[in-house]
Amino acid sequence: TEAAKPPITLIGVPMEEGSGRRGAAMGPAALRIAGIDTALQDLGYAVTDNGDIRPVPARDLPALRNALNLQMVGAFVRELEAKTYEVASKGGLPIILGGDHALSMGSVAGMARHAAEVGRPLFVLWLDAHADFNSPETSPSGNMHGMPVAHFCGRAEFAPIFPADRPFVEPSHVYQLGIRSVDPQERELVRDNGVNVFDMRAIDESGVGAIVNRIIDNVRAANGLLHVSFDVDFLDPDVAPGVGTTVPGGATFREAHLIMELLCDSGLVSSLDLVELNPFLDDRGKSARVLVEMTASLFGRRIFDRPTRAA
Ligand code: 4U7
Ligand code: MN
Ligand code: MN
Ligand code: MN
Repeated sequence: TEAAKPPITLIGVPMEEGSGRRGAAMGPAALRIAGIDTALQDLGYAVTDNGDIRPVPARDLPALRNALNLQMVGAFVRELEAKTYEVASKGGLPIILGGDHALSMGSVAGMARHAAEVGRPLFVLWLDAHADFNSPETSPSGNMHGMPVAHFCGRAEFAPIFPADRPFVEPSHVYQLGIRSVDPQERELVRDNGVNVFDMRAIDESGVGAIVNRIIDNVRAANGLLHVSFDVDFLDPDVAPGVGTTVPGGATFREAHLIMELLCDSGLVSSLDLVELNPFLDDRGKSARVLVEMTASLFGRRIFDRPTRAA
């Protein structure tokens, strides 16, 4: 039996101020040019493109040396939180076209607000070379795209981007996959907070299929919503060179593709970030096209049907 297809809303977030370089602001345009809307429409989804968020800097936030461009990042994050929450609470499925990874402070917070309202726990699948668990105190760079997980788990002290009553995500509900570059203090924080980390060694030893099926079982057992955050640098640089923070030894096309297919079969995915695409560094649109293929697989493109896996 095929699950009902929720209407999808694309939200463009042309933000690059959370990363240390220019180019990620071109990400939403590249994903649109690579055909993300028609790929989803061809699968039978009703797709609305919300266009790009274009906020003005939030002047109530301070300018800090160890959380660079907080006024601009905070403005994007606030608007994205509101938009993500609005789409999800109306029964839609938001796909966020980034933009650097600091935007997940907004998309995940918006989904956490929605999940709390419907009384379901929010889980996050974090596909990334990096743990993104720095805080302004621990960050070696001051770049906010290295801080979103700590922020939405309520573990990073920032000038208040959100009102104090917003729900946080339980760190034990965060599953990180593909991790292979973690800063020394960040490593302690991830461990002490109980984030579930599957590094590249875990993938090599067990295979992504076994790991992802276990994650899916946990989310299903808790009747959770699952937000997927896909950082381009999760993939090996040979597969997807269009990113500012390449780390060798990343996921193959086939590993990432299998993850998307298993997640699709689970029917649990509530929302998706596509982040850190830097078209200025890409090889003739290659990385943008890979992201669109991954998205199509996540939402039902398949080679042949499979018998459904026993729950
Ligand atoms: B990305 C870094 F120091 N850890 O905090 C930092 F290595 O969204 C990199 O995952 C963060 O691409 C990478 O600046 C952020 C650095
Ligand atoms: Mn990241
Ligand atoms: Mn990364
Ligand atoms: Mn990056």
